[in-house]
Amino acid sequence: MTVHPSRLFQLNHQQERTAPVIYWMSRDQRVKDNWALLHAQERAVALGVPLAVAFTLVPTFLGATIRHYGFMLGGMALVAAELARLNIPLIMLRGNPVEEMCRFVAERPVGLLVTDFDPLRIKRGWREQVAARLPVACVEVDAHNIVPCRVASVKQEFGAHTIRPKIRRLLADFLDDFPPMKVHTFPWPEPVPPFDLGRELAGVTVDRTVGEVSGFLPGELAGREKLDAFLDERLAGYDERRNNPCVDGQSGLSPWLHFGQLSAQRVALEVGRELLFSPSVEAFLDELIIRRELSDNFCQYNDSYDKASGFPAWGVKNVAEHRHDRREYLYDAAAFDRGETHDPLWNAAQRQMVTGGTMHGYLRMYWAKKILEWSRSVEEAMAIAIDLNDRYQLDGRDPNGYAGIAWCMGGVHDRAWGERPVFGKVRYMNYNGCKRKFDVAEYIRRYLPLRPGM
Ligand code: FAD
Ligand code: FO1
Repeated sequence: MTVHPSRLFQLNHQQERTAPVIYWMSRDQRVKDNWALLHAQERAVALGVPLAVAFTLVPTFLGATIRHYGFMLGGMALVAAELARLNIPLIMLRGNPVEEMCRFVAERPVGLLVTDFDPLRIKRGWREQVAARLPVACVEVDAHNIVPCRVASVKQEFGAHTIRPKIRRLLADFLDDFPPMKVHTFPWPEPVPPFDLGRELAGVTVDRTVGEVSGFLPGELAGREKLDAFLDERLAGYDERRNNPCVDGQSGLSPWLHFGQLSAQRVALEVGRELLFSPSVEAFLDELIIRRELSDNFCQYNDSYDKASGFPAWGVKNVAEHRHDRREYLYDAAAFDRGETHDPLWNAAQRQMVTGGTMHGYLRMYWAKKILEWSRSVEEAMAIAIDLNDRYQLDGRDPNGYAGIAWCMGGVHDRAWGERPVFGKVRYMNYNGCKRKFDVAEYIRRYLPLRPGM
């Protein structure tokens, strides 16, 4: 058994049968380093049956735009080509994923359906409905976390400091290298139309007003090249440079990690191979493993991960106590979207995101906290931040985003700080704090086009 049995979670009580195996790929959109695909192939070989990968293409997934579908489907084209080399077809299903998957399985003999783990509410719903309706064994495999989310903890953790020892204790059991996929010797019995990127992009109903961004080559290979460049050139200085939005100090891996085109486990394995432990390696792995897997824990065990009601008790109380504090500035969703506040730093960060599809991690905190400060209510602030984040960030619609926004606005995974207007005990950030950290004027110059006549 190459796949650690604790990565598996039975979604129903149906028994495996000797018939073709399907891997319903969704979160982990890659062929290499994919425990769900490895498990599907292992079972198909043991049963002596064909194997196929199915992908349900959903229009406007959580508000995603052509910016996201361009990157995702560009990556899926490469997944299709890599699978073809292994004699495994990629079958594209379009429309309502539950209906399409149930129809697909009902039309042909299927001995086992493998899915990948995802704590988002919408995805849990897909898996639960399909597993309940199908008379076929359905198994979920956590291919996204190094320590499977369900194993790291069975409850919502207070913060990094509580989940860190639990993950660290288990890392040795799970941070093992991946075996390669094999060419599949049982051919799929039906003809499958080849993947056609142009047709998929033209056919998907999606908002096309948020343009695709340059500088992000989709797919496993590009993700691996991005990783190698980071390891060679920037990991060594990560600890000092990662909080400076004026230098390229972060890894920039989040789009490939979000779409599962790159495995976080692969990143951790390669970091471990490259450098002896240093403050930079320690800091990077803490973000990559502890912070990222804490976000999955938050979304898995807190169904209000995208609402103010999901804040810790003190955060909820905080909202009530400061609901009527006077806001010095007030903006609505449209003004935030246009980046038209009184604060040039905030506007510059908004523009970096709108035009470039990403925002430096340090400024994401400042950006969200100011939306809290300048919105009518916390509930409205949460909705605006999530909407803008998921509309423009290439890595949006991710547990990291919901946890990040809830950290900024409601103290999720954080502690209480000194009381102040509007924020209450939630950690405060301001312009002067940023000026002490980095060259704010330089950042503004970079992202705010000079107004004519300025
Ligand atoms: P690096 O610093 O190079 O870190 C490497 C990886 O570690 C990241 O790709 C990510 O997977 C993980 N990581 C780093 N910082 C965090 C963190 N604070 N929480 C969880 N995981 C982390 N991340 C997203 O993937 N999608 C989002 O939509 C998103 N929205 C955010 C919104 C707010 C308000 C905040 C405060 C944070 C958000 N983050 C989000 C988390 C973090 O800012 C990004 O993951 C990070 O900036 C991505 O850049 P990088 O890959 O260069 O990060
Ligand atoms: N997953 C799917 O199974 N089908 C889709 O059509 C799909 C679209 C999509 C668009 C943008 C985006 O950010 C994610 C998308 N995902 C899709 C889901 C994604 O793979 C992840 O499962 C979650 O977003 C992260 O948990």
